[in-house]
Amino acid sequence: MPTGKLYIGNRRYSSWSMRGWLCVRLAGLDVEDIVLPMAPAGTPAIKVATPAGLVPYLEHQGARIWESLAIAEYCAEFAPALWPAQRPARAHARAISAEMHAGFRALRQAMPMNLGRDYAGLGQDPGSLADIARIEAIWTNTRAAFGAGGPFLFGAAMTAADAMFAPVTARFLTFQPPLAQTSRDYCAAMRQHPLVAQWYDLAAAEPAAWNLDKYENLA
Ligand SMILES: N[C@@H](CCC(=O)N[C@@H](CS)C(=O)NCC(=O)O)C(=O)O
Repeated sequence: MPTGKLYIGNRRYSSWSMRGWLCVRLAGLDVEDIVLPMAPAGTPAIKVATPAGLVPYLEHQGARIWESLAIAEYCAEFAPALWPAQRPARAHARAISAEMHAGFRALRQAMPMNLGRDYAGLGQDPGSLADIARIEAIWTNTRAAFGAGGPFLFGAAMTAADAMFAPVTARFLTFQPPLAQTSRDYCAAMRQHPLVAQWYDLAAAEPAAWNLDKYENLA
């Protein structure tokens, strides 16, 4: 019997939902997924069902949590290993997660998440390329300082910080911007993680009627 509900958008497009869903699943919370297909310009069903009019939104054992980063923190109360064990690493994980949560708008605009298309070469502009350079620096510096053993940012296990960057790796797999080999390896490792593979599979099973022109016809 599920102990709560996680409201999410289409898995094909909803990058913030992917972050929340990964944290909930990594923490092992037994919640029912409520998928609300996104509309072209704001989704009435999401507005009605959630406090801030945005997904992801988690209801669990009397708690109501919106904002993907707050969901990550809530999940870490059940599964502390969602953040690295050592304080400096944990602080770094929170800093890069907050930077992801607050920024990289140019990348998100130029390369919207679409798990079902090959947009190789599209979306490269000065803003998105600058965001990509910063993201690659974050990944390189994090793995050098804290990621011994890899393949994730803080070692062998996926953390909340990886969950925050998971949709970025999905964008990179779809849009194939120029990347260092280490970044490509990180994207490949992420794609192979069983939860990410499950998310992609569920996305592929969504009805074609949920597809939106604005994300399917970028060229
Ligand atoms: N800062 C929020 C962003 C959430 C967000 O923008 N979600 C999008 C979907 S990816 C949404 O709900 N859009 C409203 C809509 O489609 O009506 C978070 O971290 O959870």
